[in-house]
Formats: sequence, structure tokens, C-alpha cells
Amino acid sequence: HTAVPDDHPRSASLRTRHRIEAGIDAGITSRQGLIAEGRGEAFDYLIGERTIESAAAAERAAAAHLLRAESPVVSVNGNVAALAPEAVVDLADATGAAIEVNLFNRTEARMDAIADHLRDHGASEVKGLTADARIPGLSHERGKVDADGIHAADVVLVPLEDGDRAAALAEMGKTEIVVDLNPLSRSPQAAAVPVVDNLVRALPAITEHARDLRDRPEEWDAIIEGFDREAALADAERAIRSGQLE
Ligand code: PTJ
Repeated sequence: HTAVPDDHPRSASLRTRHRIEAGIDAGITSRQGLIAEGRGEAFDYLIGERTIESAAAAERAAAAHLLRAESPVVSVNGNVAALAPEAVVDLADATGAAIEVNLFNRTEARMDAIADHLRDHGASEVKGLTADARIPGLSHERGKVDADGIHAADVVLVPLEDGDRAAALAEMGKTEIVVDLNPLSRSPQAAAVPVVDNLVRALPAITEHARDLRDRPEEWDAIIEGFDREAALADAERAIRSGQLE
């Protein structure tokens, strides 16, 4: 690839796109991941490629949820692994969450490539390969999870989740944190905490809040209860429709 010039007005977004292409070449990202990236870029453009205030509030609530949880898990798919492997490991470190690879289009080759990639970026343990439990209501391959991972988790962060699986996890009674730039998509609609922000901004922001809140457990409940998911979704939709780009 030719390098993306820093002075290109959309250099950050072009660099992100190259990471997805590299993820496909490395056997990490699915070809459908390219389509997902295109949709994400379109919404990010409309929201002004920034973290809106209601998303920042969601990121703080997400951090409080992960810190308060008994068994939090961060779920990783082919797009997340390509875009932000360091940020996933950093977030898991800051919150004590486990990391589990969980794919929409599951293949053993991609599972292994993603687990290796995360370990190369400092993950000490990567779950998802055992696949000894199921999410009820999903077809065999799509429902596979680890018994001591997502299946047992009380709080799951599922960035860029498919709508069916987001609904099935919510149905299992899990507190779901979803990162998705489309506020109308079914996954953020199913989430206790919808984070309408780009994954590459959202994960480091949640980590920063977690580091800030880690030693102040007395504040977690109020932050969680003070977060209004409906208001956050409505605010994101308003930001997109207003078209006031920065
Ligand atoms: O690796 P796999 O097999 O698990 O597949 C992963 C993808 C993402 C391909 C799969 O889950 C999928 O097809 O997802 P969808 O249905 O395309 O949904 C992806 C959602 O994420 C869309 O609503 C996009 O707008 C949004 N999105 C894409 N990129 C980003 C994003 N949201 C936040 N940050 C992004 N970088």
C-alpha cells in the first residue's frame, strides 16, 4: 500500500480501512468485515468522526459495569481484532475482564489466527477455542461459546455484534455493552449500554474511565444508574440527522 498522507482530511479513517484489509490478508477478518467497515465509516462520517457527549457518558457507564461485574468478558471478532488488538488487551487489563474470540462466521482457522494475534499483542489468556457451551436460540456454529467465558459472564462487551446474537445474549440475562456506530441497528437497541462511537475511539476511552474509576467503587452504582440508554440512543440519532459536521 501507498502510505496515507497525514494531511489527507480523512487520514484516520483511511488508515483504519487499511487495517481491515491487512486483517483479511492475515486470515483474521472475514470478507463481510469489509462491508461492516464501510457501513461503520459512513455512520462515523455522519456523526462527525468524534465522540459525542452521550457516547462519552456511555463509555463511563460501560467502565463502571465492567469494574462492578463478577465475570466480565470482552468479545472479539475479526474486525475488532484487526482494528484494535492493543486496545482490547489494555481494556481487559484495566477492568479484569476475560477476552473471548466469538465469531459470526466461525471457522477454526480464523479462531486460531485471532487468538494468536491477540497473544502477540500481549493477551495472556484467550478464551473461545474450547466452545463447550451454547447461547440458546442460535444455530450451532453461531451459538458456540466457552462455558467459563461468555456463557458464565454477567457483563459482556460485544463490539460490532450481529443483531441476533446481541438479542440472544440479552435474553440470557447478561448485561450487554455494545459498541456500534449505527444507533438504529438491533444490537445497540438490545444493549443495556449502547456506545454509539467508533470502536477505535471507544475502547481506549472505556479503559481510561476504568483506570479513573478503579479505586472509587463507591461511585459505580450511581454512574450505572444515572446512565439513560434511551436518551443516549436518541441523542446519537439526533447528532447524525442534524448533519452538523465538525
Ligand atoms: O468476524 P466475524 O465473523 O465475527 O464478523 C464480524 C462482522 C462485523 C463482519 C459481523 O458481525 C457483521 O456482519 O456485522 P454487521 O451486521 O455488518 O454489523 C456491524 C455493525 O458495526 C454495523 O452497524 C456498522 O455500522 C458497525 N461498525 C462497523 N465498523 C465500526 C462499527 N461500529 C463502531 N466502530 C467501527 N469501527
